[in-house]
Amino acid sequence: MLGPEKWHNDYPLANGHYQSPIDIECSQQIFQQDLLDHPLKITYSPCSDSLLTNTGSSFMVALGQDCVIQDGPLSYEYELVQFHAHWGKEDYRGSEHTVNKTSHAMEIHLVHWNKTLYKNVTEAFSQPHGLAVIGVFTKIGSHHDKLQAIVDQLHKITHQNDEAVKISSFNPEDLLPNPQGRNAYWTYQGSLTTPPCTENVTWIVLRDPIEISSEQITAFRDLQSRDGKMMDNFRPVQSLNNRQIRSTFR
Ligand code: 1SD
Ligand code: ZN
Repeated sequence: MLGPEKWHNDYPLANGHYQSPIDIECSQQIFQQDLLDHPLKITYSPCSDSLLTNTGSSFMVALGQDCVIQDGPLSYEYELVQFHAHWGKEDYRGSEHTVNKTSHAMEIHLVHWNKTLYKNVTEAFSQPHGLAVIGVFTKIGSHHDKLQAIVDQLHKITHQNDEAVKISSFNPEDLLPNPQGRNAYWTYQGSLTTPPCTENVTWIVLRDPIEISSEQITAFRDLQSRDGKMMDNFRPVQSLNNRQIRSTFR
C-alpha cells in the first residue's frame, strides 16, 4: 500500500477535515460535566473463540460476543467487533494519537459498531455515526499477564496469509486501565486511521496508559507486514480543523 501521504489519490476522504488521529493539545480540551453525568458504560465480558489474524498492517482479534458500550459521548449503543494496535520500531513512538505532541509506544484500538442504527458491522462501517473506537495508550513497563494469551500465539500469524488462530478465552476488559481510568478520556469526532478513512468515528481516547513489557512489544515487532517487519504502522497526526476535543477531566 502507498504511504499515508498518498492515500488521498485512491481515497479522497483522506483529505477531509475530520481525519484521525490528532494531536491532543491539553490546553484546548473542553471539560464537560455532561460526560460524567451520563458516564460511559463499558460492558465487556470474557469472549470464547476469538480469532487472531495478521491483517498485513496489524494483528487483529475478532470477537463474537455481546460486548457493548453506551452513554458518555455516545447517543447509541455500540458493539465491540475487534481490536488491533499500532506501534513503533522504537519505544518513543508508535501511538496514533499524541498528547501535547508526545507519543506512546503503542495504541490499542477497540472497534465498535452502531447496533442501534444498523443491522451489522458491514453496514455501519460506511454510514454516519457508524463506529466508536476506544484508544488505549500502552507504555513499556511491567509484563501484561492477560495479554500474554495473545502474545503466545503471535508466532503462528507471522505472515498475512497465515491461518487464523483461535483464542479460547479473552476478556477485552483486561486491556483497559483500572476502573477510575476508564472514565478519564478525551472524545472527538474523527475517522478511520486507515483507508478508506471514513469520517464516521466517535473517538474515545483514554488518558491513562496500560503497561506491557519490552519482551511483549518485541513479539509484535516480529510480525511481518507486506514489506518487512511490522512496525511504525501508525498514521501521522492530522489537522484538528474546526473540531472540539471534549474531556471528562480538567
Ligand atoms: O486501522 C483500522 C483498520 O484496520 C480497521 O480495523 C478499521 C475498522 O475496523 O479501523 C481502523 S482504525 O481507525 O481503528 N485504526
Ligand atoms: Zn487502529
